[in-house]
Amino acid sequence: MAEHESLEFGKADFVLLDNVSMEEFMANLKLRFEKGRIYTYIGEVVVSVNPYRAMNIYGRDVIEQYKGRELYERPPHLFAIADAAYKAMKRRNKDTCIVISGESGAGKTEASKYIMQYIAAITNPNQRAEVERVKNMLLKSNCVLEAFGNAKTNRNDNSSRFGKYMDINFDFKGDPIGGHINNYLLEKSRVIFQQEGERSFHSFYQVNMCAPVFICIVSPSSLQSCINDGADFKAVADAMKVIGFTGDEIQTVYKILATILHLGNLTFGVDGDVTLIENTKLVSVIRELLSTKEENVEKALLYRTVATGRDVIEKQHTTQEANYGRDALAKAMYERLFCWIVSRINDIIEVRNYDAKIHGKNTVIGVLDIYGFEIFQNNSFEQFCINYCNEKLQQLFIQLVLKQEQDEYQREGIPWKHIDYFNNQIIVDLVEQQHKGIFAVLDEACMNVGKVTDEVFLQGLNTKLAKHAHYTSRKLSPTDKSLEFDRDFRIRHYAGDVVYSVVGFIDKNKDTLFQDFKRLLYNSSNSVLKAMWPEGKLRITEVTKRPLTAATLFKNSMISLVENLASKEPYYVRCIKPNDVKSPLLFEHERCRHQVEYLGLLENVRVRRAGFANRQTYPRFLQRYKMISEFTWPNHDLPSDKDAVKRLLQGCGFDHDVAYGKTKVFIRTPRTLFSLEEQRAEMVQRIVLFLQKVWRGTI
Ligand code: AOV
Ligand code: MG
Repeated sequence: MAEHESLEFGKADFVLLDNVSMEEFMANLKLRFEKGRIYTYIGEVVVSVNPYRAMNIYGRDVIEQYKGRELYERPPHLFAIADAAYKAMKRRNKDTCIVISGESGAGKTEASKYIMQYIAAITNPNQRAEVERVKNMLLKSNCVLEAFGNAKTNRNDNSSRFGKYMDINFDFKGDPIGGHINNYLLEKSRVIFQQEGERSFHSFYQVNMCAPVFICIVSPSSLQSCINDGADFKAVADAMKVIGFTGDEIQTVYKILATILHLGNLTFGVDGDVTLIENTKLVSVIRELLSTKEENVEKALLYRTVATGRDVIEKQHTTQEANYGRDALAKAMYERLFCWIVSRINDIIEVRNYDAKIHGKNTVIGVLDIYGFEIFQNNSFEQFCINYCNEKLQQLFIQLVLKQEQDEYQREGIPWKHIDYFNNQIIVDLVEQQHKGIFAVLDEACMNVGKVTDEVFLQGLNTKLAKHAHYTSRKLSPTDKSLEFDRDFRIRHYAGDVVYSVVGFIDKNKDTLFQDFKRLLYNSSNSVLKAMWPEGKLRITEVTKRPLTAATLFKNSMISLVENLASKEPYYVRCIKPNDVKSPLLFEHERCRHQVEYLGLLENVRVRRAGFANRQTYPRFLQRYKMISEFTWPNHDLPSDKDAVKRLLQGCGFDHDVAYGKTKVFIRTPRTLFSLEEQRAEMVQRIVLFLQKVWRGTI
């Protein structure tokens, strides 16, 4: 008996459970986790439990076992889903995508890397140099992006603080010839503030430890960590070189990181009514790092230029404004740096003008690895965006896996008992709806001509959403203990309740960076830095457009992401975090049950089990399989294609495993499909042999 069918390790597919109940689901999940079987299927969905230990299941030998095999032939594995997405793309010339979801620390980023490694390993059998180059870049880009976009949080030591969607382009041979990365809203506030126990982005510690020429100062306590910043620094520097960053570019990256660290140490004071910089020595250091003039650095930190009618005046900052400006500069420089790194990588991995374009056939596999749902001690605008992003993906899963499937059975008239599930569209609407969604209320508060404060925003929410089942606040529920402060509001997310503090929403949404800083950076004699700040070219009187808010930009990017995913054939990896202490041994039952519940996995099993693995329109089915039945080969004389398909399937003895819809035939188990495929292959071979004989005149 094949390993994956042995009961010792539980059921390899939840669809095979004797009873679909939470108890049985959990018992199977736990048994498999304890036996080191971290992957289990629900049909074509992979459920993964973070093992929190090195597993010996990703080597070359294992890759070989999955290459080109069908899903059910081998034990459940990420490689099988990667292979399925790859085969579907290659065979049917379709764009596919692999969507990896799960809460913070559940194993999404690790899964995305294994998937990419697998795809790299099984392609390019002919070792074409250009393809090898592309594969190497795609893999190396991970290392760089993680250094700049990941950080230690209280949930995950290597938490993604940005969303990442990567397209891998393939040519007609099925070899990778390029790619493109889309990044989503980096949590840049981390540059200036981290909760207790957390760190800023890895990159700062790496440069601080390993590039002392940039004389950086970071408090030593924050350097004590289980993360090996020294080794990582070298790996990242090598990766940048391999990808093709120039020496000047890499130097500039370090200089920007050092500048940001120094900005963190810069303090302001007052002398009478004059705001001044207390540690002026730092200004010289920053000036040198940025290759600008010293006076300009000081001026940009202490004044802002404002246009009043036709006049342009310089207005001195209060210390509060100066602090705000300094922080905004640090955050903006880092965000810009990150986006610039992504765009440089994109320049380099972009599909080149050869093969692919000539042959015109170019398909993609998209891999999505976002920041998972998270709840911290303090939750702010960033958590709100991250959790909204997770709501959107859950909605996509519902649409594609639970809803469309059932809608189709109904449309086709297949007998079907509707399976209920919680539809989180209501929460998605609560956030993104026009005029009355939370983002709309926030934007409105930011446009206010009068007072623009976080409290005004909260009042707006309370007025517009007072009756919403998924929204409440301290004002609306004064006796609720979880709402400790007046500034708190609470959202009932699909994955749990989160209390957000309204403090900082307005500033983070407006995301203002004084023009003076943009001009300062644009006027640098460092051409790499200058190129990052093209808008600094504008004079103050030329800047008129009000920029889109952070919330609007994020919402738009999420909507287009979901549209993009929905246009591809999706494959799902659903990651589960077994405990909150990163232990390889602990399967916290309640924690896991909660995730199984909110991910909708039980409903997934139910739909899948009652459902059908494959469906095809009658003409298409006939076109492919008509040669395996005397009733349909070479043509049938039955009244309709539907009748012909029925006759064919009855003849093969598969009638019990299918259902006949109005326009499509539905096949319940993959095995039936495979055996149809086998029979087809056999017949095709016989026909070919026959034809060869005819041609040779031996018949
Ligand atoms: P995430 O991507 O889902 O969280 P990661 O993929 O970073 O989570 O996983 C968190 C940690 O769990 C990793 O650093 C590993 O130590 C461990 N881990 C995960 N998957 C495996 C595996 N297959 N084998 C061994 N260890 C694993 V977040 O980005 O925070 O949402 O935002
Ligand atoms: Mg991650």
